[in-house]
Amino acid sequence: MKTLDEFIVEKQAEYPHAKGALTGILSSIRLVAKIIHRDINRAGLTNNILGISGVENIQGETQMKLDIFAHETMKKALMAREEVAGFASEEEENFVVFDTERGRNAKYIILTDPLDGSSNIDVNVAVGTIFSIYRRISPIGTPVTLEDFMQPGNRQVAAGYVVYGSSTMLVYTTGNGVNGFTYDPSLGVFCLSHENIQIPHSGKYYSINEGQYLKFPQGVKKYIKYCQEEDKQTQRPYTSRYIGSLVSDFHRNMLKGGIYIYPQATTYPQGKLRLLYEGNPMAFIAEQAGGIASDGQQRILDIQPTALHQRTPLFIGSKEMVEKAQSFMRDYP
Ligand code: AHM
Ligand code: MG
Repeated sequence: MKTLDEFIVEKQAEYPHAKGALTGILSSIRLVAKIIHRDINRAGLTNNILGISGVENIQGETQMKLDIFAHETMKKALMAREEVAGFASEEEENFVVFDTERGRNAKYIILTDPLDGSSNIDVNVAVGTIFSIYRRISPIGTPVTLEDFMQPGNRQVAAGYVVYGSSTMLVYTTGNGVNGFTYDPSLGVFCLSHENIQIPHSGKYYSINEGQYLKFPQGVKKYIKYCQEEDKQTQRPYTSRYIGSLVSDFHRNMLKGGIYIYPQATTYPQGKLRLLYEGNPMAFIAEQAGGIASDGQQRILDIQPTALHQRTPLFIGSKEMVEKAQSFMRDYP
């Protein structure tokens, strides 16, 4: 059994990106994962955790109590590290500058969706934490600026997620493949359980909120019909599976083969998911596992961000399936 710590130390020697600083940041994220795991597991027993907070976030969405708790926990954990110069979260309007001597001299910035799929918390369904790590581009010794956070996803040095499911798992990449670690609560450690994850080229799952079918673009409607048609060679009809928690839906599709789509629709003209907190980190992981991620037209990782809370349509998962969906988007504009 190899623990996450042992794995990181081993890889530090092999991978240029996995230097000591990254090790420190991953330690903080691991700690946050343990805290959120603990609190989610007791969620039904205390009324401090379940339910809405009565506040809306910058996107006008109702924040759950656990959204805020996860956000604050992540912020504190990262602030305590000397490697982090700033932080941005789906739950806070502006990016946060760690404007201390330590912060000004730090090299990395972190973007996070601290609690993804939070509408699932109250009903005991899996949620996740997503994170994305970049090297700052502003000069060391100065406070970080917006341009540090506006880098395209192809500049990420690491990204990952934690899925709080039937077991809690931390999955991450530093650009050299994807590895997954399952949490053993009795020992308090994450252990390597899924080494070098590869997404099957194709699969049988398609995940999309079909309740919005009538509002979808033509290409998506046609692709859904394609998924439902019978064809032995491609093992259709595919199976529809939608948890409503990107991390969980993606995780299943990554292990089993499948596609997750959150397209543009009239409710969300640019899609619902956020490029910086959800699209980019998940796209980096998908590509590192042999899958692809696009907005229906172009590679997610090549999109130049223009706003911190920018949204994007997302087509992500098994290579053949995403390519097929893209071809429908091209053919039925
Ligand atoms: P959140 O970050 O506010 O939880 O929103 C993102 C979530 C995704 O995890 C999930 O796939 C999607 O929203 C579900 O949205 P919908 O209910 O519209 O299908
Ligand atoms: Mg989210």
